[in-house]
Amino acid sequence: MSKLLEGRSALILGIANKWSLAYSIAEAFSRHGAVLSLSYLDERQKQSIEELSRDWNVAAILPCDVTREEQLAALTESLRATGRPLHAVVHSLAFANREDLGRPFVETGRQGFLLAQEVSAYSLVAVARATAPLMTEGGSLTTLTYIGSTRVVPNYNVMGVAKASLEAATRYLASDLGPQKIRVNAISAGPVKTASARAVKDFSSILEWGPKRAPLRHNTEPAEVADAAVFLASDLARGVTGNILFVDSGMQVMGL
Ligand code: IMJ
Repeated sequence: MSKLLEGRSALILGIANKWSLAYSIAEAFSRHGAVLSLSYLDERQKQSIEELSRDWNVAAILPCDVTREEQLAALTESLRATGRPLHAVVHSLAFANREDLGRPFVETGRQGFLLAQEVSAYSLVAVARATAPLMTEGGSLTTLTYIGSTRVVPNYNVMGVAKASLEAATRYLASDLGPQKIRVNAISAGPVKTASARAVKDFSSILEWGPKRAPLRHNTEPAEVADAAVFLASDLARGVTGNILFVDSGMQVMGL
């Protein structure tokens, strides 16, 4: 297959381990010829990223806690120092307190609500501001979302509200950054057994729906999400911005 991202540089935030959707996306970007910069939250993630990325074309592995303005500013400067324009950014980050995913949404406290919004939604705005100045040849910003933003999914709770905010932010950022030829889109992935999904009560029973009910009759695979991310970052998607692209075996269309 042709290399869709040859000569492009990409920043990928959110690789925690080899189950992360960001990991599959980075692997696909690398296969398509992109030069990667990867960000980590803590030392443990830094180590796993170093090990996981050995076979890729990696320009930099950089610290980035998206709740810290000074780290975002340092990220901008480190990327600037690579001396090449940035073409693509993948934002694959979310966090809510575990207790807020387990009990009724009505019991969500102010701090837990704001934490989920800060890490899972505001961070897209912060990352856009930190990276747009480097996308001097135009570019693409892609985030990951979930159907729990618009429909009630048991236990998703405060994350559903954060994803609704993230999707709205995707549209407003698309409007703001379009004149600079920066496209902003979200991929709404079907359930995948990542580390952050494994932590969810009854996740295995959720995975029984795909093969039985989804139009394509299988569960979403990380490689399917990764291929869609390659498309969105590539010139093939040059007319696509402000979109939520469902990569979910078609599950989203079902009423029952
Ligand atoms: C998460 C909670 C409830 C139901 C869920 C999920 N379903 C899926 C997820 C059905 C697919 C995974 N998902 C889409 C997420 O956005 C997960 C976010 C998340 C997960 C955790 C677990 C560990 C923790 N905090 C978290 N914060 C966000 O401490």
